[in-house]
Amino acid sequence: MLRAIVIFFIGLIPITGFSQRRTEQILINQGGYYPNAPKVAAIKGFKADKFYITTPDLSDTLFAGATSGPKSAPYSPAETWIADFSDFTLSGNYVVAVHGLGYSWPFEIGSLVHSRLAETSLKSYYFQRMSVPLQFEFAGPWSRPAGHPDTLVMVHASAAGENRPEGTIISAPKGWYDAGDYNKYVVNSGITMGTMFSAWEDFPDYYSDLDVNIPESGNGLPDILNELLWNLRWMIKMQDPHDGGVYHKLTTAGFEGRLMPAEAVKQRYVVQKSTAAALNFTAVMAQASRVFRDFEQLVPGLADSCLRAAEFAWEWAIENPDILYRQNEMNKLYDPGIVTGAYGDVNVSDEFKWAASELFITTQNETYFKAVNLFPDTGMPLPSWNQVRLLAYYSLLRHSDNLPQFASGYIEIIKIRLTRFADELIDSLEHQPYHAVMGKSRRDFVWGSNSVAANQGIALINAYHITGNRNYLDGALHNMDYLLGRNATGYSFVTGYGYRTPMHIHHRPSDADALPDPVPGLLAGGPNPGQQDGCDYPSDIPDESYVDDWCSYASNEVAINWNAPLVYLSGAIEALQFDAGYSEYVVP
Ligand code: G3I
Ligand code: 9MR
Repeated sequence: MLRAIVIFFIGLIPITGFSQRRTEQILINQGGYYPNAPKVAAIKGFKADKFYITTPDLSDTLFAGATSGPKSAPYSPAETWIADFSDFTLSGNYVVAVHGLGYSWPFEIGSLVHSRLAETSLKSYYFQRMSVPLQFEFAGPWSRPAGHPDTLVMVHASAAGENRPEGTIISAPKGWYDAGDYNKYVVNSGITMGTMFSAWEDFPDYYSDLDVNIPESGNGLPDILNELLWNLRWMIKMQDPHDGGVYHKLTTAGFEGRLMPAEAVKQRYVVQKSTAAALNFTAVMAQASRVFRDFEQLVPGLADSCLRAAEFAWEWAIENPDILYRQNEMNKLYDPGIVTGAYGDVNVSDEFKWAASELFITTQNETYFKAVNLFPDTGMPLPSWNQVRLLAYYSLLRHSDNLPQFASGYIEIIKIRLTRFADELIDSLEHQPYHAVMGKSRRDFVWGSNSVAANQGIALINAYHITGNRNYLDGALHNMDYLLGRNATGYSFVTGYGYRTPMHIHHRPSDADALPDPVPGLLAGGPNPGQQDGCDYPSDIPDESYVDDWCSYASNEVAINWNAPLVYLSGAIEALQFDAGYSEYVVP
């Protein structure tokens, strides 16, 4: 009926007039749209007054609308016209068509459209597991033999101490590969674990039911926690049991070649302890302790050991508050030189805040809280591997009902600042060329810029939580649209998800295996005008500085700290779609 009416109203549109070709210039969310959510496409470099929503074969036109534009970003000459079809709410499969230009990739309108993204982004961590074979049952064509047992890891000269002299062999198996390389870095594991534990803490009902077909599925623990446990078991081993200090990373001296995990067998080292590692470790262990406390029967003793480990590392950090990881300086003193990822954070004041907050929430012991200045300024710096202040704020907000009374003043400040920050994020969204929060500033385009888009989404979801204002959630959803195709490159940046997706990501297993398709569910780093890899890019424009080539580790690598906010964002939006009215809840 509705369909008949719509067709009637738009009348005699000459449907045969559509150019019979698909165009890359009509940019959509390749993963689809919820029925009652905002729905927008961007038409790039073509002045279109009108657009149409048609069936994929162009035979039926169901909606017609006027575009708005041109729109552009200050850092790019590109112009777009925005096609808003939010009023079209009929579930089904469609394309956006424009006379004289062509039509878009097909897309779906429906409830649960992002459920597969929530699953595949989480499942990607299984593919990053080390020290274990990936079995066909769980990994399908990407099954492979075990790599990196990490049971014979050497203490590097930089990490030597009385109890563990240089060359001591320790065992620190399991964990995830950090990225396209084969090393494990405590700092980057910190924000990754914190973000994913927060997804669990914020949306326990959703994640309780999310089964992603991993070996532990069905064991009683939700799969997100099963997966986190895999990396947690490694992290615990990165603490020196003699003094509580935490090694900065577990690594080969240089990057491995383009080999499969099992073939990459160079000597592995744990290197220098650092304050940043100790504090990331503290925060993760403190959060893990309270999360696994609820599953004591399934993981007996784990919550207690995590808490002990957290407190021990915290004490070490208090006594060693400024041991930075400076790889170049270190290499002047010790052999072999270490040239893998540094994650060399030079300011650990935010890590202190995060670690103290997680310990405070878990133990309710206010000494932790009072050891740090939670509000050194009014800033709300977006999370990244070297900036975790907001992780502290998010956790405090989440647990505000269970904190001692004196904390309520702090919570109020966080609420005010987070709301203000969210207002800034969504401000003038409608003027943006891709109708996204991401890209309002050229500063968004850093190495791993796609994680900026996802982390902006998390900030907005937190603001939605405290205010119930759907504009914030809409902003988060628009950034999801950005990541899945409505951006200046036209890529859906998640491997195996969408139509135009990265095929040559900088990910050693995807490169070295014999399969054409990369491991699925991985988020490419994204546009990065720094172009530090020196590869051949199609453009120097910030939001177009992306190339789907193995060469490009500065725009086309994957990393656990970039995928984690995608896990959060996709899971959160799926979990909230009914509450927000994006989809109608149907009693099963
Ligand atoms: O801190 C400066 C800032 O002051 C300046 O304004 C800005 C301008 O671009 O640069 C900032 O430094 C950047 C730094 O990240 C901190 O964000 C560097 O330019 C940039 O080159 C650096 O990139 C890091 C890259 O390693 C190289 O060190 C990425 O953030 C980081 O995600 C990436 O991580 C690698 C690991 O080392 C190894 N494993 C793979 C992983 C992903 O590529
Ligand atoms: O593969 C490495 C990637 O994980 C890192 O992010 C990147 C920057 O540190 O370095 C990559 O390794 C490259 C090395 O730095 C230079 N030689 C080529 C390597 C990749 O082919």
